[in-house]
This record gives sequence, C-alpha cells and structure tokens, in this order.
Amino acid sequence: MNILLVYPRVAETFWSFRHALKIVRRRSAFPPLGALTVAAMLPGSWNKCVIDMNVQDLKDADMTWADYVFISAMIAQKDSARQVIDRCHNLGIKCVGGGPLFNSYDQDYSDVDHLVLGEAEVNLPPFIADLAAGAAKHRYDSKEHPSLQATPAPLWDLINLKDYSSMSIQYSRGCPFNCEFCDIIIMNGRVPRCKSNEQVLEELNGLYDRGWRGALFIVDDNFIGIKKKVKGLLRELIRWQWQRNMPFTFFTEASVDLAEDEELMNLMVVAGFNKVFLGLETPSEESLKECGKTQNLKRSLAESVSIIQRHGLAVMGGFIIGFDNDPPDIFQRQVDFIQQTGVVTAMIGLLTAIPGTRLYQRLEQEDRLLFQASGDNTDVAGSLNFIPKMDRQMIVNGYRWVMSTIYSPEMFYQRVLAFLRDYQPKAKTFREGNDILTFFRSLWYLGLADQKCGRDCYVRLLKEAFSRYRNSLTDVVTLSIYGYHFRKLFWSPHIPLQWEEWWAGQFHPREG
Ligand code: B12
Repeated sequence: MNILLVYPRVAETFWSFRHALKIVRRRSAFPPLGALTVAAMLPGSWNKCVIDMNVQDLKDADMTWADYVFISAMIAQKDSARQVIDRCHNLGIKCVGGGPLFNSYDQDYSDVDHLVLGEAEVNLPPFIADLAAGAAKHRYDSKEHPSLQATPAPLWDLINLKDYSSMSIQYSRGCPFNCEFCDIIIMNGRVPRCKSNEQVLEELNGLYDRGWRGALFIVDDNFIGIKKKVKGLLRELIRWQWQRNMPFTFFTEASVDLAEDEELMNLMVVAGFNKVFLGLETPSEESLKECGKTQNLKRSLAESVSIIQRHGLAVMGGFIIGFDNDPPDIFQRQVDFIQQTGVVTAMIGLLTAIPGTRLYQRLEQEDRLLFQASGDNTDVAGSLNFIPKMDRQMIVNGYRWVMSTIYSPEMFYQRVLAFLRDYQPKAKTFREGNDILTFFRSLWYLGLADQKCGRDCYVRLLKEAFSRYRNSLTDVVTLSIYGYHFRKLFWSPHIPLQWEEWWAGQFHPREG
C-alpha cells in the first residue's frame, strides 16, 4: 500500500512567518507534526511519503503514486485542502481527511472518501483494519480521549528538517480551564493527558540524532496543565540538555498561573526554555469574567507578565477584542497594556465563535451567529462571525488601528526596550554559526533595505542592546525579525499612532 500524507498550504497569517523565513533562510516555520505522527501509526510494511505543501509543490505524479492520499489540516489550510481534495477526485485517487479542519467542519467534507476524525490513536486502527478487509466506512469519529502513552514518535525521516526554522514535539493534550471561546477542551478534553518522560526523551533523541539543534516548540495546549508531572519531566530534561551542552531552546504554550509557581519557572529556564505563549486576552476584567478566564483574574495580569519575564521567559501574548463587555476605550487599553508590559510578540485576534464551544452555543441561543469563520482570528473580514454588542464597524476600525499601531516601527522597538528592562535571560541556549549569518541578513533587511523609519529604529535598538543588554542580543535580533514579518502584514503608515486622530477620520456609529 502506498500512502501519501499531504499537509496543505497555510494561508498567510500572523503565524506563517513568511517575511521572517526569508531572513532565516528556511521554507516553513513548523513541521507537520500531526501527519508525521499519523505516519508512524500506519503499518510498517506500507510505503509512506509526506508532502508539506509549505515547503514543496504537490505534483500529480506524487498523487498517482499513492493508493490513498491522507490529508492533515487545520482551518488555516482550508482553501489549499479543498484544492487537494478536488485534485484527488479528478485523478481518481481515494482521499482520507483527518486533523482539526475535518473535526470542526466535517459537514463541508462529505465528498472526502473517508473521514478519520478525533484522535488517530483511537480512530485510525479500526479504519486500517476495515481497509485491509476491503470494507472501509466513510466515517470514524469516536470522541474518546486516549492515553498518550502508546503514541509513537513522529517519523522524522519523512521530512527534511533543514526546511524548518523550528521543530515540534507534543508532551500533553488537553487543558484544565474552561474558557468560553476555546475549542481545545472540546477537541482534547479538560483532563490533560501526558506522554511518559521516556517517550519525550526518545523523541528528543530522535531529533538530536538527526542533527537538529536550536528551536523546539512543545505544542501542548497547556504545558503546565499538570504541574507536578511537568516538574518531573523538566528535571529529566535538564539532565538530558546539560549532558549534550544544551542543544535545544524550548518554547511552549501555558496558562498565566505559571507566574504563581517560582519553582516551575526556574525549572523551565534551567531546562532551556526562553519563551512562552500565554492567553492574556484582555486588560478588561469584565471581559475576562465574561469568558470564564478565571485564571487571569487572580492577580494583576501586568504583574504576572513581569514576573515571568524577570525569570527569563519572554512572554508572547494572545489577545482578543470583541467581547460583549469590552468598553469603548478597549483599543487604547490593549495598546497601553501591550506597550507597558513589553509583550513584544502580541497576537491580537477578533473574538470568533468556533463550532462546539460554549461561546458558539450561547450566541446561537441569542440568535447572533452570522457565518462560518475563516479560522484566522487576525482576518477582519473572516473573523467576528456574530453580531457584537459594540458597533461592528467600530470594532473592525479599532482593531486595524491596534494592529497597525503596535507593529509600527516606533511602537515595536519601544516595546522591545520595555521588554529588555524586565527580561533577565538565564537559559543557556545553543548558539550556532547560522545565528551570526542571520544577524548580518537582519542588518540588510531591517537595516539597509527597510523604510527609513524602520531602519533608524532598528539601528537605535541594536546600539542600545550592544551597550546595555548584550546577553539578550540574540533575542533582540530574533524578536526584530518577527517584528519585521508582523510589520509587513499589519502596519500601515497611513494610520496615525494617536487614537483620537485615527478615530476623528472614521465612520462614527452614533452619527449614523
Ligand atoms: C502547533 C500549533 C500551531 C502552530 C503550527 C502548526 C504547523 N505545523 O503548522 C502555529 C503556532 C503556527 C499555529 C498557527 C495557527 N493555528 Co494552530 N495549533 C497548534 C496546536 C497547538 C498543536 C498542533 C499539533 O501539532 N498538534 C499535535 C498533533 C500530533 O496533533 P494533530 O495535528 O491534531 O493530529 C492528531 C489528530 O488530529 C489526528 N490527525 C491529524 N492529521 C490527520 C490526518 C489524517 C489523515 C488522520 C487519519 C488523522 C489525523 O491524528 C493526530 C494524532 O491523534 C493546535 C492545538 C492542538 N492541540 O492540536 C493548534 C490548532 C491546530 N491551531 C489552530 C488555529 C486556529 C491556528 C491559527 C489559524 C490561529 C490564528 N489565529 O492565526 C494559526 C494558523 C496560521 C498558520 N499560518 O499556521 C486551531 C485549529 C482549529 C481548527 N478547527 O482547525 C487549533 C486546533 C487550536 C485551537 N483550538 O484554536 N498553530
């Protein structure tokens, strides 16, 4: 049996890092972890091939080689996935869909020959058995949440690691919290399930033996879901990393209550973590209450960010605009919060109702749902798929202003300085020759070739970093390269930095 696993192209979004990738000379930011994991679950005797369309084209010859095309996708790959499905139909090849896109929007994929939904650990074995017996059904959709202790290590040999700027592994699935808008708890449940420490170390060995060094994303829904267990893992990670001279620099996703656990932050930093993505969402307490994000209300959010950054973990933040309780000054408040706390990489999205979530159910009951969201919450046209309480145009205009403002060169570099004042890097991280080349390329793209305003700001920042924050120099260059990508996507020099000035030129709902 020949199986072709396809990872469709992701739309250009905040996370595609397209403009940054050309500076670091990589084709894509992250590997197709779901497809590689599924490949490892297929019978050993089957031939497997992975095509990640973000690094190479999918040719008809690749497709006709296959008996089955397995498509692994999330919502941001919807358009490309549709093209792959249509190509399968035209070429007469059977296709199988799995992953978050098909889980959430299964009704749109009745033409896919087989939908293997939920977690592959549960639904793939019966599909494979039926396939072997020549009696495969259209749909396998058990919602059971299996233990991860039998999940195999991804088949890394099916991709070229050098195409990616970061590798990924998964330690756990699920999150104990119950935020109204989040579909993770629908997909993966509220009781976190972890791999064993041995499994994680085996996956790390697999990457290390294949020559990977540098960034490694632990893609968990909430890495600190079970604090006691994760501390045990971190102690083993520290030993593993130190024995090999710290080959990996980790980053992950966690909840804000990380700030309350000194020991956990210290263990993470010693193990080589230098960044953490937190769902900060909003400085408006009323909006946090509305969405049930109680973990963000325990202490001041700004203080939590500061504590985490002082421990040596750079905070990347997710923020949301569009809650019913958002006050009219939410736009300015979000900008002020982000600037003051020095959350350099800030992903602000419009609130989106995803099927299956408590938010979706509530808006459905209130008859406020409008259309199916694009899935990219930074896309003003395709997000905000419900009737908001605040005037819709005001939210869209305000959102554009927030994005353009925080990614304007002036505000961005000011924010990096605010971050440097708090951040105390401690992680002994791996440095490679490529870092130096990247630095010189950044000088070209962000220094010489950029617009005057961006260029001047970057040079000023580098001078400041050289004189006062030499330990953070690599972080400064990396953050600036990310910032360059965001600036290309979101900054408009025509949008003034002053809210009043922008607002004066806008449509005013009350005036009609
Ligand atoms: C890492 C991650 C990312 C990474 C990149 C991943 C990549 N390689 O490109 C980054 C940070 C870039 C990212 C970005 C985004 N992400 Co994301 N991301 C994740 C995260 C946290 C982990 C994904 C992962 O690797 N999981 C580990 C693997 C093993 O799990 P898996 O892929 O689900 O695969 C399992 C099953 O689904 C199944 N399976 C998967 N594929 C297939 C295929 C077949 C044929 C079969 C049979 C089975 C099968 O088997 C696997 C084992 O059980 C998930 C949340 C999650 N827990 O999965 C969100 C998630 C996938 N992301 C999501 C979203 C919305 C986004 C963004 C659009 C957010 C945004 N607003 O911009 C952007 C996309 C833009 C972009 N350009 O990439 C949503 C998708 C929702 C949906 N229904 O499609 C998720 C589910 C999180 C969420 N609930 O919000 N993401």
